[in-house]
Order: sequence, then C-alpha cells, then structure tokens
Amino acid sequence: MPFINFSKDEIQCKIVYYGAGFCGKTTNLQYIYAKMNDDTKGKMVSIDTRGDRTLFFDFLSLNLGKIRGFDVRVQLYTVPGQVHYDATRKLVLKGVDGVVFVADSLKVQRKKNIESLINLAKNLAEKGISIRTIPLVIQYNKRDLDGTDSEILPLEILEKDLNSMLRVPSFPASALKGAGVFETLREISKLVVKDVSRKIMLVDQPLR
Ligand SMILES: Nc1nc2c(ncn2[C@@H]2O[C@H](COP(=O)(O)OP(=O)(O)O)[C@@H](O)[C@H]2O)c(=O)[nH]1
Ligand SMILES: [Mg+2]
Repeated sequence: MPFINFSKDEIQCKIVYYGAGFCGKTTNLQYIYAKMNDDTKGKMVSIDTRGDRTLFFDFLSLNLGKIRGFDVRVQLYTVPGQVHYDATRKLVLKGVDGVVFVADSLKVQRKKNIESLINLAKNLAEKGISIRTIPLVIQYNKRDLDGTDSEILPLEILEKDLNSMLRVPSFPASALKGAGVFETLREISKLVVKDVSRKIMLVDQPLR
C-alpha cells in the first residue's frame, strides 16, 4: 500500500529494482537521474561500498503528476544483488508497490537471474505479496553486448527462463547506453499508478 502524506497532499509509491549482483540496477537509476529535470527529481542517494557495489540501496525520488489532487511521487530503490545480502533485500522490499526485475543478458549469468527471480518471489511471499499480482516488469539488460565477444542469451531464452509463467511486460535494454530504461520506468509507473488508484478507490473514507 502506498504511503499517503496528507500534510503534503502527496502519495508516495515505492518501486524496487531487483536482480542479481552486477545486472545493472544502479546503472538504470544513474541513467534516469542524469536525464530527469531538476524540478522532477530529488537527490540520488547511494549507499555503497568504496567500489561500485551497492551495499544497502540506491534511492531516487521522482514526481509523476497527480491522482485525485494528490501529487504522486515514486521512489525508486535498488537492492544489493549479492546472495549474502538477503536480509537487506527484505528490508528494501518493505512497503513495495511495484518491481522492476532486471535480468543480466550475459550467458554466464543465466542461473543467477533465475535464482534471483525465485528469491524475489520468496521474499515477496514472506510479506504476503504474490509475485503474480504485484505490478511487475522485466528488463533484459546489457543488450548492447549483442555481437561483441561477451556472449549474451537471445531474448526468447530469457523470456522462457523468466517470463513464461508470469507473462508480464518485458523490455530489452541497455542501462549503460540508456536504451529501454525509460520504457521500463514508464511501464512500471503506469502499472503502479493504476494499482494504487484502484486501492485508493477501495478506501471507503474520502481522501479529504
Ligand atoms: N555493457 C553493459 N554493461 C552494463 C549495462 N548495465 C550495467 N552495466 C555494467 O555492469 C556493471 C554492474 O552494473 P551495476 O549497475 O553496478 O549493477 P547492480 O549490481 O545491479 O547495481 C557495471 O560495470 C556497469 O557499467 C549495460 O546495459 N551494458
Ligand atoms: Mg547496485
């Protein structure tokens, strides 16, 4: 459920970029941050180790317009993908309204993608959320490596591995170059706003 801030007339929705370590979650947020207008975005906060690994999360807040007079802000979070940070991932998922599952197209990461998706389903289930009903979009990242020495999986294989049961919208992307990044964000935002609007309609008391 989104957080409704009555003093600010604001609805805050939380979107989490989830996926295995190095799949490109932080790079997605960095690209979005770099391209958004200053009046739309808040500060990007990264809590990482001295290198480039996300230790806790990255955070970026964006303004998405209005629902019933309330400003809609989406907060984008990433999780640390490394296996041993499961407790942190669970914390970041708290209050989630939508998920972008970022899959790494590199062939060597095939198993890691599947494990990460199963881990997402499990961590959502622990919060009483079904991966089949939460707003969810899958992004197949690093498509720019197509035709290079790094071997990547064809989209059909990725779809089969990760989306044959879920059948959610999916996008090829290169977070590094920016292709597909805003398509992904637009779709998940659309799904979240739709879901949140529906939930708000179900609240019987008037919003103001
Ligand atoms: N070639 C290529 N590299 C990428 C892409 N997205 C991310 N990377 C690289 O993959 C590495 C891990 O990216 P990062 O965003 O830190 O992954 P995270 O662990 O999911 O946050 C970095 O070296 C990125 O530059 C992409 O679309 N194409
Ligand atoms: Mg990261």
